Amino acid sequence: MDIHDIRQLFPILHQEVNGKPLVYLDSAATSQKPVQVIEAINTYYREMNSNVHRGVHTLGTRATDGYEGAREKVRKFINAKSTEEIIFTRGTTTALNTVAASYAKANLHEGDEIVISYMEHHSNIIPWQQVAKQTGAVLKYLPLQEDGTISLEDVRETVTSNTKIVSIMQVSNVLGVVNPIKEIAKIAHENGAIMVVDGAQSTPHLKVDVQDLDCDFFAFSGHKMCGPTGIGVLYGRKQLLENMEPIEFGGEMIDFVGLYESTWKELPWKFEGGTPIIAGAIGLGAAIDFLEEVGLDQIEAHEHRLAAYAIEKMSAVEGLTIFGPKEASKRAGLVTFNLDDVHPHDVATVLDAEGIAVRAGHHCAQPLMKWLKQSATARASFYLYNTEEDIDKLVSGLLKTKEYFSDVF
Ligand code: 7TS
Repeated sequence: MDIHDIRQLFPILHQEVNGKPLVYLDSAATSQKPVQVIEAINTYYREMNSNVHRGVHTLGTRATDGYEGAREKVRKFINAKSTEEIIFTRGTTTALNTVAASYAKANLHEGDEIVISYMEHHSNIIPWQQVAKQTGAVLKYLPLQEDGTISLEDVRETVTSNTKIVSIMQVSNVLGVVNPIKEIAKIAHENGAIMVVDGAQSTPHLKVDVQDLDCDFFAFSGHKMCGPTGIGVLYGRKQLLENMEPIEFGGEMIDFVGLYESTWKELPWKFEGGTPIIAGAIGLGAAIDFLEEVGLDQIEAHEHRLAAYAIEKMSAVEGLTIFGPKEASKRAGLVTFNLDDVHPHDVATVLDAEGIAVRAGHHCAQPLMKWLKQSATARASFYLYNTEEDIDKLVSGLLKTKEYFSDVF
């Protein structure tokens, strides 16, 4: 599929914002949705809507088939061994909190260590802070190299035989770096720790294989990969999930309920209390079909090209600082930057007037902002529907921003 055909499938892109054609450069926050996903959700509500796993009636069977069919699509997409290992959640945040609240609280004790890094998103920091407070475990931070990458030498030094959990993002939502998860997982396992991966920014953009990574848990969100909001996935190794307690109790997740004792369903349903996110899962399944049709290799190569082009063009803007490694080969498709003394919110506001959507702020990574010595940054993030022309518009928008603020100051 060429870029023109891909763009045609995203209705939202074909509109004007503030009198200018929309240039959407905020896919790391949430991606846009192709017609296939919008239609799948529409068809679900028009033709299939019913609760799952209960009715014998035809609509109930259709909804159950759609929901469980989506689980199989997810399993194949990330190459998990079994659908028992695929738990639908609200998103990455809920998935990581499930590991923390269920696995970590039951298995960690005083003096045990949890290792994360300075570049983590708040969703992969705060749950571990809570676990540390409640169990007496110690939270340790992997340092970063000057360019924002993680060195395996530092991993070997930080992870010890006291480490029980290593939890790292595969791709940074700020620096764009791709972390060596497979190698980090190996070090974690050599020390008897489990490996948790925040895949929120990797799963949409590169081929994920949980067996090849050899991770124990892997979390991601549907809405960043062309799927709807409100659906995400927790992958967990079966033998770990089997020994974990659910964190939500109620309908759907039980086998037998007595007056004082109850038993749970088998995997994965024991972790899916209440009516599940049926339309969301079906929408995510349609997103996976779409991404596979385009091809993850093609998407990754396209974004690499865009990142290289953006770094080249943006580096030529005087006074613009790019954070993270300069080599496009070390990063995924996003560029975080600041422009002279102009506050990133002002940058984003001027760009918005040009129809260009970028994100400004701390990007839910306040420890990383501290490490970068910035209170906030601006970020342009790309996906399969972006073009070099979008980046040209961004650069001319940035030049306009400079001009505007040089008049003001
Ligand atoms: N982990 C990473 C690496 C993320 O980038 C995000 C969201 C999350 C976890 C949380 O995902 P959620 O779907 O549960 O909210 N990141 C961003 C961002 O960079 N800008 O807006 C949201």
